[in-house]
Amino acid sequence: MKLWHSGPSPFARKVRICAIELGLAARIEEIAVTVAPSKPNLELARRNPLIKVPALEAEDGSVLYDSRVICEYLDALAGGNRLYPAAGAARWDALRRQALGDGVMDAGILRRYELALRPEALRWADWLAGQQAKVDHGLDAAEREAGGWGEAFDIGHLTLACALGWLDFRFPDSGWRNARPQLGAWYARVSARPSLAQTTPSA
Ligand SMILES: N[C@@H](CCC(=O)N[C@@H](CS)C(=O)NCC(=O)O)C(=O)O
Repeated sequence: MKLWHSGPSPFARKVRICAIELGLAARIEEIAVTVAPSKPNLELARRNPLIKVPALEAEDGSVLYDSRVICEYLDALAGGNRLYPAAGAARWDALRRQALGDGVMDAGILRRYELALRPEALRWADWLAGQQAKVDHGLDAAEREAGGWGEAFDIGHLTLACALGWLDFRFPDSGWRNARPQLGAWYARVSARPSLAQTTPSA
């Protein structure tokens, strides 16, 4: 299999963590690419028409995107229901938690693009604040449940860990741990997992 990814991407990191957790990493060749919405990577567009990472060439040669589809594909390839609870409330909870982590990353990345790519004179403070509100409320929701997670590690926990790792990487002074002690303690614990330690975001 081939994985198109980029070092800073928290969505690509989801896939890399899944691959390690599921014992599939050795079967995946990683291809690093550069992505930015202001400079469409037309080579990547041949794999993912949305021109985003991650994209995965699966075992049958088809190309899958986005991270949600790829992570679930890898889980199935590894026998199924390893990172995705099989059914019932546990499954919906894990998928909702994945949506929470993905949403925090989406909002954070939109802020990052606004701050790093958009010319300063064109930046829109209200829009930046609106995205920040999604990050803040998302993390507050995670804080309310983090105390009950224990050692569980499903696709939802994995995704939230990617969101927090990415915030530390791109916004090291964000102070997200302030007033979120449960989430901070959980993240410190979960960061010791080899799959997370081996995939820290890089420029
Ligand atoms: N929903 C997608 C989001 C992927 C995404 O936003 N990737 C970013 C990098 S972190 C990207 O490729 N951005 C390039 C662009 O927006 O043009 C997923 O889960 O894979």
